[in-house]
Amino acid sequence: MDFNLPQELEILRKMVRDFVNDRLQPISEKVEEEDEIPPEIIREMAELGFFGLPFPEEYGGGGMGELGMAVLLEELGATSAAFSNVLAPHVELAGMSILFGGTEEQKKKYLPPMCAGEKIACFALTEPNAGSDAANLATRAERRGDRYIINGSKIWITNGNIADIIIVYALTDPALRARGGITAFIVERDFPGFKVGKVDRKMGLRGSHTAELIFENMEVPAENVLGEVGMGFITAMKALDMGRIGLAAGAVGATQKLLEMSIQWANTRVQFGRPIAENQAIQWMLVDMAIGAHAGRLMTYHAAWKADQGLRVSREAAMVKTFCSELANRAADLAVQIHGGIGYMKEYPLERAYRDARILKIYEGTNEIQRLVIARDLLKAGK
Ligand code: COS
Repeated sequence: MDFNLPQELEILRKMVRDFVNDRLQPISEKVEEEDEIPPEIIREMAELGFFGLPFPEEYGGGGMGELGMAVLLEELGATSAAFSNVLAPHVELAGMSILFGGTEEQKKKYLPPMCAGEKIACFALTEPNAGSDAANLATRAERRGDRYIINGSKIWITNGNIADIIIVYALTDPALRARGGITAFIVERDFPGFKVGKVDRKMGLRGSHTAELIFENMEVPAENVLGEVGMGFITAMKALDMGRIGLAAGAVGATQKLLEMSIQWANTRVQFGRPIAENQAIQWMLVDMAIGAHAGRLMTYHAAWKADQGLRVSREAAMVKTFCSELANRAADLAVQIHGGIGYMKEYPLERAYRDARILKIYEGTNEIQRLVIARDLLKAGK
């Protein structure tokens, strides 16, 4: 057993950390205020290879696998969540859907421009009545000759308003649903019948947008069925396994940052004539954050490593998603507590971190759904 990351991932970590400190941190307040990431920053992220990092080199990717993606997202966790929220659904959900479910031709056609960041992608699964119950889709796809006609709508789709490529999950056989009745389609923005609906107003994650997508008799060539008809649900679940690992990595990075900010504050804030770090009550809060970050990091790297071996990681992905999202929420709460009044003020980034952490327990499958996935696996395996 070797706990050291491969050298190329240590180099990656250093490069991302420098980029976060030099380019992202200085504009994170501006992104929050203007609710927009400057386009040149997206371009720089693309030039650094972020949009294709885990994918095989033959498709234009960086070949660094899920472990590489975990390192990238962990480092991005130290700054505004907006940046990773543009990146992660593109890579982990849309890109992985194509990698896991697509034909060789589709991978060769769609992954290179996505890896280069020339085309931004989104993952369109959620609907008003298909949230946790992801198979309960109402969006229908019906075959007519050499094309499919898709009718329905999706909600809360991250990058939906800017995506060039949309992975749409639709019902092709209502009788079969999760077991053969759901098909994924690669939809391009200019396909007739596609339009973006309302862009949402959210509690946090300013700078990253979610939107409603509407399909009115949208025409999709049959060759744009992602892989095989009826395999959509399995593809979505496999991609979500990666999304959950990536989310966990970001949560670990956020926790680490909150810990470091809290240590610095506790060492310098003087009350009753001495730094508050000398109080055991404060020390124990720091310790709880540090234990959590260490455990979360190891679990997440393990899950990513296992995914890179091509093994099924549904249980581990659900575990790290649950553990690390709850960790980041607790860390945000503790960090605000340690900082006291200043932690509650808008001019300090903690209140943003507090709001941004909340979604981690909800999206990519609520923590209740993660526990259901783990429980089913436990009961099936008997251990
Ligand atoms: N990899 C491969 N196959 C998978 C899989 C995975 N990760 N997850 C499920 N499957 C397979 C199952 O094995 C099952 O096939 P078999 O019966 O042949 O074994 C099939 O898919 C259906 O799975 P299941 O019975 O678990 O379907 P359910 O309808 O009960 O749904 C949950 C399962 C609840 C786990 C799923 O709906 C879910 O993840 N919901 C949350 C959705 C979500 O994360 N939304 C976020 C939106 S994107 S931000």
